[in-house]
Amino acid sequence: MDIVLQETALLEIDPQNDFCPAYASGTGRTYPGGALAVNRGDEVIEPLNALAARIAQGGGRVIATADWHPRGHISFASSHPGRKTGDSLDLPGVKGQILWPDHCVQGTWGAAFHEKLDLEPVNLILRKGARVGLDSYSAFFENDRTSSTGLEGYLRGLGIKTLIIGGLATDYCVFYTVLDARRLGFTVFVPEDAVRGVGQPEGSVEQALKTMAEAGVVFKKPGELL
Ligand code: VGL
Ligand code: ZN
Repeated sequence: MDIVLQETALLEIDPQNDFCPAYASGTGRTYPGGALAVNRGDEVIEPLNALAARIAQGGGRVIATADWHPRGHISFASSHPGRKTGDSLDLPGVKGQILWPDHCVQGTWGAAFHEKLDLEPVNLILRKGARVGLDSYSAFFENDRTSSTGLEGYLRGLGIKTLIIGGLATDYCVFYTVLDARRLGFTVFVPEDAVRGVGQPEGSVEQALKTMAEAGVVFKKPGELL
């Protein structure tokens, strides 16, 4: 397969502590596991690092995104008395916003990137979901589906045509980012070893994989890409 690395960007979606299980931190602290830990979520870090190094060497770009919510964020169940995690709510401009446990609160350890994520090859860190009244699963558009994060302009300004998208979680932030990328006309590869899903509600990962495939995403087995 011919991927022109100078026209390629890797999107590392939300490889943050709150989406990862417990691990022993190198700074002598044991991280108890994230508020929204994805089963084996930390397994995406190594494949992402390998891809990032390769893409950076070849003249491509690497973008890491971070879910970055203020306290009291509208996506937190705790912000809606009487509601619980997993409930879904129609908000002005956003139908079916799912309510989550408090997670990725700005400046907290949970919002920090996983310690093993190699930030050296990363060109841009894009923070999203930072407005208290609006969530953002996609790295391109917030959940009102119209507010841009600026990522499209950044990529177009660099002549990027192909995106390799991995990270967390397959059925939420990766899913919405991938679908927006396809709609915007980018060629999209998803390395299977570099994504993990939440799986709530049940079947959401399978549904997400199917919908992404139908949208023209090319899934790659370990070692098949680059
Ligand atoms: C995510 C749920 C809530 C994700 C972010 O990164 O997939 N999921 N916020
Ligand atoms: Zn979030």
